[in-house]
Amino acid sequence: MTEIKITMLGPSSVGKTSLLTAMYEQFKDVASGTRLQLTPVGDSGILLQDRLSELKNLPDTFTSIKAEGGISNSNKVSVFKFDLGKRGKNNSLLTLQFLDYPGGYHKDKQEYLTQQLTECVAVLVAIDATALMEEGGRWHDSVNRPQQITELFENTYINLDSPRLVILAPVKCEKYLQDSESLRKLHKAIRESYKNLLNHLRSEELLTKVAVVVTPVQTVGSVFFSRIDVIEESPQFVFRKPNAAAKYNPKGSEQPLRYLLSFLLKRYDEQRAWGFFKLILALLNRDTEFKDAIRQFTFACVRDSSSEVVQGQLLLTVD
Ligand SMILES: Nc1nc2c(ncn2[C@@H]2O[C@H](COP(=O)(O)OP(=O)(O)O)[C@@H](O)[C@H]2O)c(=O)[nH]1
Ligand SMILES: [Mg+2]
Repeated sequence: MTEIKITMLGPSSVGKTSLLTAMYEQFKDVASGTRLQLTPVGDSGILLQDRLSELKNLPDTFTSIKAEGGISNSNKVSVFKFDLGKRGKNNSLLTLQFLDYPGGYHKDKQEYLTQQLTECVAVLVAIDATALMEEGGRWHDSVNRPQQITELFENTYINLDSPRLVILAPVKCEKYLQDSESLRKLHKAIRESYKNLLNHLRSEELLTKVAVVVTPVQTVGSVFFSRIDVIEESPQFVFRKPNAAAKYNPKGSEQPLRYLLSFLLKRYDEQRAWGFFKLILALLNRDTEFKDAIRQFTFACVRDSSSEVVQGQLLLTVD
């Protein structure tokens, strides 16, 4: 069994677990028309189902709790495993292992995060878009901690022995995806506020090894930013459904997997067995049906016009 590791990254409450939930949910929809199948391993499916029912039953107005992160906050690392394989045939060829950890780790478990960044093929950075965009980004530093995220990459992305994929995923972004002007502003804000990180990844040594994608994900899709209440100097972001009938409707959450699989396919196309990719290359060389099923999925998953490849287009098979 071949396994690859992907880690979520982001402080408490930015939306890591919700992102993972929405990714799995939407993947199933897109993949149902393809020959690819994703099956949760062990209790991963149950855990995500619990989170899913919470997301489906959000009240009309709610606060994404700042203090100790979100609904169903946990204080330990969760590992979500999915088997990827051929639909109805051999559905456990490649295991995708997603690491989700409590945001508090950004304060006191830095060495854990450093280790994950070293071991993972891909990193999904969840960015709270409301903190970035509202009130001139006043709460961005304290909520998203971009400097700390940058330092993690600076400390680990050194002399990489194989390509990596970094996905910046603004979430809670319903409000900014309503028209192209707001979307443009969202991308601009990300480029500005993550300038140090993007500069590091763009350095001569990393430019040819690291693909960077910005892909906004509406992990709920039916709730909009409403206002910020400051309570004891801490911001409470209040969200509201436009009407009581608004349903859970995630959008764009299949895109991270589309980029991830496209990134793996490209390693196959290059036939270069470096680092993590040795086993994947051997697997896809052995099973071209599986490889074709992956390719079919990346095509079935239509590119979301709100996403952008910042660098490393040559490391991917899709744009
Ligand atoms: N409006 C909106 N709320 C979201 C979105 N993603 C997460 N949330 C809310 O933000 C809070 C924190 O999310 P969670 O996934 O627990 O964050 P984590 O601590 O990073 O895992 C929860 O109350 C979610 O319902 C989103 O895309 N839109
Ligand atoms: Mg969480």
